[in-house]
Amino acid sequence: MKRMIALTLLLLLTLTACGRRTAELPETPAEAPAETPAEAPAETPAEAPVEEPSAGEAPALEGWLELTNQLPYSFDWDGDGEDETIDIQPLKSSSEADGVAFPLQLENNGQIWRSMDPGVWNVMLYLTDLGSDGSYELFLSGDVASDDYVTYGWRLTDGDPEPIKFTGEVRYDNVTWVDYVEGAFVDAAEDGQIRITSNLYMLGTYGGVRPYAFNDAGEMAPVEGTVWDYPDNDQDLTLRTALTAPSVTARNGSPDGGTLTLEAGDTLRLTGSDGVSRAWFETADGRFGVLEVEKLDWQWAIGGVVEEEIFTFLPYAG
Ligand SMILES: [Ca+2]
Ligand SMILES: [Ca+2]
Repeated sequence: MKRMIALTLLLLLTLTACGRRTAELPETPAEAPAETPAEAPAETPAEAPVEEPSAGEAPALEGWLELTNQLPYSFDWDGDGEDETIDIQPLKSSSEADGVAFPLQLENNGQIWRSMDPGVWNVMLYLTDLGSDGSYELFLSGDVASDDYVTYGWRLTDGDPEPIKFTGEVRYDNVTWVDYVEGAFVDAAEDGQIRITSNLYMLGTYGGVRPYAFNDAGEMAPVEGTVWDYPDNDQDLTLRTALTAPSVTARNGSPDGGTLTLEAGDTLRLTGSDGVSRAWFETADGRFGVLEVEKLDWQWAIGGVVEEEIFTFLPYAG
């Protein structure tokens, strides 16, 4: 019941926050906000240096280029000697009664690629060339509610931009594919991976980071063998009861055949999760383990026991 009240309050806060952000929407795309999401890791990786292309040239990308404050941005993405132009237009509802506006549409040379529905705020736009194969990728991250970011992607090849499909073990459901991932773009690496940051709600609220890359089917999926890593988690969880769990080889590692036995009053700190059924942890004395967790309607359980009966306090946001 408490959780339901909290959720209702969160919804109200979200609506209030959305109304405020709508009012603050910029008039021109040049002033589009470029806020870093609160969940982004503290260390911001250095952006790769990129030379400005002249007309009819493509930028040489060794990492990624943030376009958010450079719109409209023109470059030759298909190599035919003519520039294409990317722009974002903020939209507004026609009246207060319309409530939350759809805040933007993404355009190419005045042609609409996509109107964001429902709206996204704090939009950020990134250009990359994953795999350095001369085919560009464009990613758009925005906040759909209150610190709930999503990222859409397009492949820029010959002809029309093609939406990127996201697939695999993402969050609580295994999905065939969707045209976005729940999280914000962090950076892109030369090995063809992008890093996504997202809030995970499992035994508390945690900011996770996970690499994604194209799979053999050309869809973006979490890189095999990786989990959502919690680089900044400093919340200790205190046990109400004794708990046993498989030990693992290292931080967020694989089970090593051993068992960790923890007593009531012991503390542990979560180090990552798969977002679905496992949460990794480190004990106060530096041992590593993994918890098998099960999602109930509003809670998580470990071995059939709900989370509140196992830990004295769970740091859920909101
Ligand atoms: Ca062109
Ligand atoms: Ca590419």
